Amino acid sequence: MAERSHRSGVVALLGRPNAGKSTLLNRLLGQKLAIVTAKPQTTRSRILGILTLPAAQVLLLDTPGFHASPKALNQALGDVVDQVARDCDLAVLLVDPRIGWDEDHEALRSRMERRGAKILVVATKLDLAPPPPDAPVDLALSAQTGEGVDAFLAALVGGLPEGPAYYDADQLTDRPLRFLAAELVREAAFEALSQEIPYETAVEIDAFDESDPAITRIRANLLVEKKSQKGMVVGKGGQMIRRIGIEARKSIEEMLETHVHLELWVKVEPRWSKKPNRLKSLGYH
Ligand SMILES: Nc1nc2c(ncn2[C@@H]2O[C@H](COP(=O)(O)OP(=O)(O)OP(=O)(O)O)[C@@H](O)[C@H]2O)c(=O)[nH]1
Ligand SMILES: [Mg+2]
Repeated sequence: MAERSHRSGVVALLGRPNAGKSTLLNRLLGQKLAIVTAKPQTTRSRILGILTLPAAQVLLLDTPGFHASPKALNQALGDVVDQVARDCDLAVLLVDPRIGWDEDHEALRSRMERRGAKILVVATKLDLAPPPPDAPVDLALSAQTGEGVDAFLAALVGGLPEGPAYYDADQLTDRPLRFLAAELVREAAFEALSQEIPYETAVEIDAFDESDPAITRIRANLLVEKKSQKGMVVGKGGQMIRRIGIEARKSIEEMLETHVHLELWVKVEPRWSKKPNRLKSLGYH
């Protein structure tokens, strides 16, 4: 009897900051796993989303957007992209039609092809603009409306090698809930804060107590690099930090499907973003 073939493998979502990688990951999984903001450079580390289908398991790797910059944090982000390019079965290069195709896209595509890696070029945000005419686009979609997403998923599955399911069907990610909760706090801070401050904040979960089934108690530190930033994050009479806390609590409650008590502190930690060990302990490996 012929066995029905099962496919599996790692699909890396690559692209410039803000191209829509995390939004697409969430759309494919039907659940919010990766945080999304209107600001570029939202995603800081790779997150695996596990999509289990009847005849395939697609391991979707969300990555930080690629760009050139000398800072240590950006160096770490660049390393992630390189590593992903090496390890995936299929790379998807997402292009924002309003930004278009540039030499970095071209360089990434040719680097992948030189390595013999499969690459799919996908134009995003189809609801906003048609695919850029000069880009070698294989597919176009909107992660927002869902248009083109089914065809995209079929192309992904078709591009994967035969292989077994590596994870249980009910496992959605390789990241612990603590990390996802920290990300949701960071998302709320990104949305609420302006200019450069979001990029100099990080979130550390200090306590995560699920012992009471009725309510999960979380204590988190919002790290900033400078004393002056602390004042802005706390806000007048604590208004800003309260707002961040309320938004973060709501989204953590949605994720955990339980009540959450969130205690949020602002802590000055100079140069956290320049220290490789610190980046690692914050989950940005
Ligand atoms: N209209 C529209 N907006 C989209 C679509 N996909 C993403 N966006 C928006 O684009 C912005 C960036 O989306 P993200 O998913 O965070 O982009 P990203 O590529 O993960 O960005 P980084 O993590 O910063 O690299 C957000 O404001 C999204 O809501 C889409 O299909 N249509
Ligand atoms: Mg992202």
